[in-house]
Amino acid sequence: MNGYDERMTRLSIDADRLYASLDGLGAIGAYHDEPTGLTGVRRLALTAEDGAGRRHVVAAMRALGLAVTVDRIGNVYARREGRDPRAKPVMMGSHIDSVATAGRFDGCLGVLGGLEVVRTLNDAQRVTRRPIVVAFFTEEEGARFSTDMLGSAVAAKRIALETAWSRTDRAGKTVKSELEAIGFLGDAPVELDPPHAYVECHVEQGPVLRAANVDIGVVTGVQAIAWHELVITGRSAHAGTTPMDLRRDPGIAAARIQLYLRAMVLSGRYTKQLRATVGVTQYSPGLVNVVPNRVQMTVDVRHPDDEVLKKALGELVPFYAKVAEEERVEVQHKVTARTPDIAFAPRVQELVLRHAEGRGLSFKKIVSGAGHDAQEMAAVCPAGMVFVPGEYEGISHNPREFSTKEQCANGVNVMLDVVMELAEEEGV
Ligand code: HGY
Ligand code: MN
Ligand code: MN
Repeated sequence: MNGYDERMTRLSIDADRLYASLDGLGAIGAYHDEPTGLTGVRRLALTAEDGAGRRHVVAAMRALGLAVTVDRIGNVYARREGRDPRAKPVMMGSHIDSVATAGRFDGCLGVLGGLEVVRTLNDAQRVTRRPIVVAFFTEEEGARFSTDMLGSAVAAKRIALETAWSRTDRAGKTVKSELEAIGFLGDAPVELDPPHAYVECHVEQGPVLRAANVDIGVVTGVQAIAWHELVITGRSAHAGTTPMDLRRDPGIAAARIQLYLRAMVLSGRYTKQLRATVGVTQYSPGLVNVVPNRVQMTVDVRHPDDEVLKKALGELVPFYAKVAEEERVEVQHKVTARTPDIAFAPRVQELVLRHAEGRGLSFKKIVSGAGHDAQEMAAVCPAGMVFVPGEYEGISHNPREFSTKEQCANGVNVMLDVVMELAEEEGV
């Protein structure tokens, strides 16, 4: 019998305080987004804005009496001691770096929600048996250094520290130099001592929960992800004098690849769940009257079943070669991110479900379409996620991303309950 007692879950977080903390962090890196007319968030990993956001959160951690450590890839861990300091901690976490057109919930809800759980425990003067850690990981988005979950993948030993440090952004700046520039090249070892369990609260970032009108997503796992970076090289030429049959136009090759991706999705050969995105195409020299000589493009392909994704990639990569030959260009491609589908720990899923039920919240099991730090943590300890619905079809990676105070509070309250139960479990 562990020290857990249903009465302990009578605690509830302060929804106003949580929401105010989301607004506070959301003001750092705020920008006016022309296309939507809204205020968005832009805190690309390891930029000055990310550094300011990090310092803001670290200050909040210290104000709560947490012991803060920064590791060598810039992951930040804030520890609240438990009754048994030798017991493995229960960790909550996520990320505070963002894409360039973000809202204020993606990642931040999991980190600030973790701090709100700590505040609630502090206010109630509750000391759990196990220590509690709130973490944020470096470059979860992969939007600047082009591989996602970078910090948590290093913590979970999927990516070597040196490999992570040497990743560069488009300006050729390395992760290591940028960590140093913002003062977060920590000295704590990156090898994470596996926590007892890991729980992450996150906005769904999609339409499913809101459309089903449910309060909580019990996340069963994360779909498989593959990112490619293509460099297509042809020959620049005069747009007016060069006959079409003499051209070696990488722009045509890029367009054919984009259309082929859509044809693969629409074919149904890979079920209706295959998702393919070309997020970046950069033409050089990028002039109205010059046939381009180089196109850089990215491909993001995902599927809930890695075996199906593998088959899709097995068709796509040979198409790169086919287009290269037919368009007389060179297509180089490199894999910049590749993670299989993962399942979260049944025990953590069950806790999320039971505590949603216990609070009278409606819930639905769901596979995450987005990648998360939790999928890296799942490799080292029992991990799980609590999803909250989003308004406007759950749009995300867009300043219109929005979840109500109540939606956020519901998710963080369930995380509070789950963490408190895990933190009373016996054993090391
Ligand atoms: O791309 C993703 O799925 C996540 O937002 N990093
Ligand atoms: Mn996220
Ligand atoms: Mn994201």
